Amino acid sequence: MLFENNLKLLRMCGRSVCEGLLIQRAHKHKTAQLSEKKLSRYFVDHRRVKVVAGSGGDGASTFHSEPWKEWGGPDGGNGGAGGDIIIRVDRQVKSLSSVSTVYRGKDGEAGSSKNRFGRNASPTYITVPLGTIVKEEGAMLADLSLHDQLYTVAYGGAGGKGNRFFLSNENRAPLTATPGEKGQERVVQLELRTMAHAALVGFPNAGKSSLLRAISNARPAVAAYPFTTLKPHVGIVQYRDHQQVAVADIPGLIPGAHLNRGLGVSFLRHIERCRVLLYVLDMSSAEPWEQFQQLCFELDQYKPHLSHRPHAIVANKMDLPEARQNLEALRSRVHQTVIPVSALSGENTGELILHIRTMYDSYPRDSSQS
Ligand SMILES: Nc1nc2c(ncn2[C@@H]2O[C@H](COP(=O)(O)OP(=O)(O)OP(=O)(O)O)[C@@H](O)[C@H]2O)c(=O)[nH]1
Ligand SMILES: [Mg+2]
Repeated sequence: MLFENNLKLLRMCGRSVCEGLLIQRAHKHKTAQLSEKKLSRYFVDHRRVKVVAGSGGDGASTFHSEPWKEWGGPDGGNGGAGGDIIIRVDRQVKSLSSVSTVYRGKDGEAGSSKNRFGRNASPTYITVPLGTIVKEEGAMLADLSLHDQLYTVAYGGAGGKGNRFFLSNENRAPLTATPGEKGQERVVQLELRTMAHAALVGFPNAGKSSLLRAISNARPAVAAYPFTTLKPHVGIVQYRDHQQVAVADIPGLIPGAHLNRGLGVSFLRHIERCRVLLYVLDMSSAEPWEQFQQLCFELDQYKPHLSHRPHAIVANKMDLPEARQNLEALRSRVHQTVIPVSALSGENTGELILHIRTMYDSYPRDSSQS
């Protein structure tokens, strides 16, 4: 029935069925492309934010007066406190793209006559993803690693005092009322660091995304050109005892990444959070051990000793003939554990999954924060 209706519609527009199908397909293709583009464009992992908390309301200077009580005394109420600016963690949020560059808190209400106090302003919330770090001039203010965690980044100003507050035996008719204080103002940097237990680190095209697809539930795009992955993906490896280990696919590094070449330092910081590192090498390349040394160099240039984190080498693309020849040469040149795998055929990925678990169990969380 639906098909017949569509057919009628197409005939009315003067298009053939075949044309109609082509239009549909082109439309589908376009939307798929757009969403990919959107995804990479809207993944934001750092933001500079100016926060200005609300000012306190002014205190009032008024005197009570009614027909039979002309000098009723001071009755100016205090002002309400200005609204704080609070950063709140939401694990549903995945990037800092929805964070604005300026936040201004609400001002407290002014006090008024008849001893009426101004209302305190409600706080303003900035919602950020799990794993956000708050910095000010390079110094860390907060490391937000719990769902629903709150951090008050700017305090609202206190409300001013009304003249009633200044009433005393010495001064029965004070005129003084103080203005509300200004809210705190500061400029902070928000940085998102992927929170995963293990990181897949490697040059573009080494097969990191293919590996993540092979061992976890994540489905990052795979393609035969460099820089396919433009944002970190986190996949969960499930074990029989229900333990879950999060593995992150970090976008490809290149020589000079620490000098901001390629995708630059923006993704090196995601590695910092991970407990263990898995260096993924393309074993079909000429000298894979060179790749390993360069990766370590880039990591250490970014942060001294970062490459020394508990790690292993994943020798990928072992299904290719040249990879088999390189394997022994690699083993003779490095002292680290080498796990030969093929992300394409799935060969030996079981050993990799077990090794990730052994490393995860051997290294407590705190060792990665050093
Ligand atoms: N033969 C073979 N090809 C592989 C293997 N793993 C990945 N590839 C191919 O290598 C190419 C790159 O794979 P990706 O998984 O996109 O590589 P990546 O490291 O994520 O690359 P970037 O996202 O650009 O950093 C793709 O064409 C894959 O099909 C493997 O084990 N064997
Ligand atoms: Mg990739």
